[in-house]
Amino acid sequence: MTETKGATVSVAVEDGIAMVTVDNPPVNAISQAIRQGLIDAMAEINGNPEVAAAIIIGAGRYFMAGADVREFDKPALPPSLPEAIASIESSEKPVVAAIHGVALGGGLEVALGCHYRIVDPGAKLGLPEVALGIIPGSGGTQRLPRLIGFAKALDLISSGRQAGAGEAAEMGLVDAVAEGELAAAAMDFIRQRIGAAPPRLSAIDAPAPESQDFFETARRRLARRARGQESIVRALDALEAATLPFDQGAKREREIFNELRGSDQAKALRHAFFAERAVAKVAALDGAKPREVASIGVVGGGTMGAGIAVASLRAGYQVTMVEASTDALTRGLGNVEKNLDGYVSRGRMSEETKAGLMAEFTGAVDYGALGPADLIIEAVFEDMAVKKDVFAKLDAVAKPGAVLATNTSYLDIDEIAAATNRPGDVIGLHFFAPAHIMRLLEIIRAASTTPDVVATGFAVGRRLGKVGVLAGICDGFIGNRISAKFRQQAYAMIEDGALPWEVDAAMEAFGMAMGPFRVMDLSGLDITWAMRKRQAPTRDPRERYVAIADRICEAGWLGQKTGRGWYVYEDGKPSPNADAESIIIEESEKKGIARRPFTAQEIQDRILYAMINEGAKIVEEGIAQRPLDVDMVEIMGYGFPRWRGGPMCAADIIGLDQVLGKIRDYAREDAFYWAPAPLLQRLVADGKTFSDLNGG
Ligand code: T1G
Repeated sequence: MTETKGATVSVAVEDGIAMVTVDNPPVNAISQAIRQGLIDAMAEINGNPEVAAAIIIGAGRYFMAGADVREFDKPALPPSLPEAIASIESSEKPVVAAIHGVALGGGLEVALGCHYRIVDPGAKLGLPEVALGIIPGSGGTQRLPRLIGFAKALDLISSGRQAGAGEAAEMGLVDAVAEGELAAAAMDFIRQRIGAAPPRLSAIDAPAPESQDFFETARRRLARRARGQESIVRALDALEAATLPFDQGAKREREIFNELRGSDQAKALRHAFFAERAVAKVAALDGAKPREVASIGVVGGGTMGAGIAVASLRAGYQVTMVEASTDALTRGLGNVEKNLDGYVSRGRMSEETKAGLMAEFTGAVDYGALGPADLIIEAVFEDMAVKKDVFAKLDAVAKPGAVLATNTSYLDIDEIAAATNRPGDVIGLHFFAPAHIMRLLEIIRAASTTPDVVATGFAVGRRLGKVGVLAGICDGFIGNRISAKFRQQAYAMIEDGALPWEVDAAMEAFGMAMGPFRVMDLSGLDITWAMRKRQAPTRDPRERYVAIADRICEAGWLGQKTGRGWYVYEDGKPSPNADAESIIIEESEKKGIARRPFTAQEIQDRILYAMINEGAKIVEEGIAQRPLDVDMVEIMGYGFPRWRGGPMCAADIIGLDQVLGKIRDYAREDAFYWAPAPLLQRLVADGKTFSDLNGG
């Protein structure tokens, strides 16, 4: 067996079959060295008369995770991936891709350049490039429709989703699913094809699109879904070019890829990609080991408690739910069952799986049932006295070493911890409704929380499929504190002349999943009303106070749950609440404000800059570790468009000097609200950006 070791691509020849192994830990990202290594390997194979066929396989956990995303911030380095793929496809000797783990992006494009594909049963394949603000730029939009047709190709490319081995085989994306060891199966597979003309996707035409108006219909649908993200729509342009001869189509694809590669959206989405991983790197933990958690107790069976219980059951934990009474417990257990039935009815869970999860779930009204739990999460009514009473009871029954977590969204966790004799074991785990779906988890470290308890929060969060972000203690932690600031700005604008539906329309055009007034109607106006009343005694007299929202609540209009709030709801459909508009006009008149129109751009700027300014203060106070933590909270928990990278990334892209200039302009109208964050002023003075504070 002769073996030559490339930089990260090695070739080992055995019985006339060359095994090309791509090895670039941890995910076999396709760096410049791998692209060159593939070309060199193919040259060696085609120049070696002993070799009759080749297999391309990945070392470690994955086939290939796609292009090395870290290269995108720098000028492209030759050779290009299309060149490397062409060197595979043009080989006269048949080449099979042996795929395990994942073949994503350029990894799948390499596999499409191979003549055949065989996958491990657990493998997943996809073209997730749109999630990075780009498109498959190495033949993916051209070869894929030639293999599986336009409709299936469009689904994979525009969604960026991963297809499992079975689905891939069914749609013809792969030629075989390996039985037994992958390399051996690939050997048998390719040996049977020695001598046959190697099939080349670039040599055939794509089948006709599934319908005459396929692209036109797809364009309309994708534009709506993209909510401003260019890459999704541009991917369709590239796909449409697959109706041309391959070389023309590939040229068009590369042009679009290169246009997007340097775009602000691609920069922002790359930032989000790396930030989503960086948030788990918490300096304060320095190696603290998480405690073992196998069983979780949940106190409270309301919306949040039931959501937390379902997320925990689905993550494989045993769950015990405790409620204050048998009736409340019955309701809580019903809420859990309803959530699980939702998965079953959507075909995302079998009845057997549901039954298995329910077998791991028990309910009780006696706190003693929580004794064995490794972690107990309190999700009761947002009232300090109630929470302190719960924690005193937990302190009495929980086993030594159990982690005691509160799901509070703004109350002082130091005060809650003081209700126990084990403040070091107390932490905040702030879930977002619906808790079994929203990915954000604010992990709030109280003054006495020990590092291993924080590490436990991150470990459990990861297992629950959440993106855990460390937060310090202040009113609203990171997300709700920023929301309170931009709600204040939204209230000020409707008192000055805008209308709620104009603000919502502007922010949805900005890319937010839902405008602030629609969000308030959804969660209930009484929640923020209670917050304003709680804060009233300590409110700074210099703060402009807009009473409009209070008047809406006093009228009993609490949002969707009462059929009316900022909007009126008929069959769940919102329409502007004309009575709310009358109150708004009245309040402006009361203050002698001459109402004026607001453009969508001004609405977007004022709300974005309010978020940036507050985010800078949150970082400066150490409530968030880095600007990227603020970005992740906003993207994962508050519908901030991922293709803008979060408010702090958006600020860097706008330019901090311009952001500070605008905030100073606004401060001339309201010096107290718009006081520029000292950190922002320092960064501008030093010519630095928020990303300079994000670490390596
Ligand atoms: N490039 C560079 N680094 C990457 C990477 C990539 N493609 N994928 C992962 N990493 C890093 C990641 O930042 C982390 O680093 C470590 O690897 C482990 O990742 C040419 C142009 C493969 C499913 O979008 O989906 O191909 O934090 O924690 O949970 O047309 O990583 O340890 O320093 O996520 O086991 C398209 C992205 C690229 C795939 C593994 N490909 N990656 O998940 O590990 S564009 C993607 C993933 C492209 C072509 C176009 C996942 C994974 P650190 P991890 P994991």
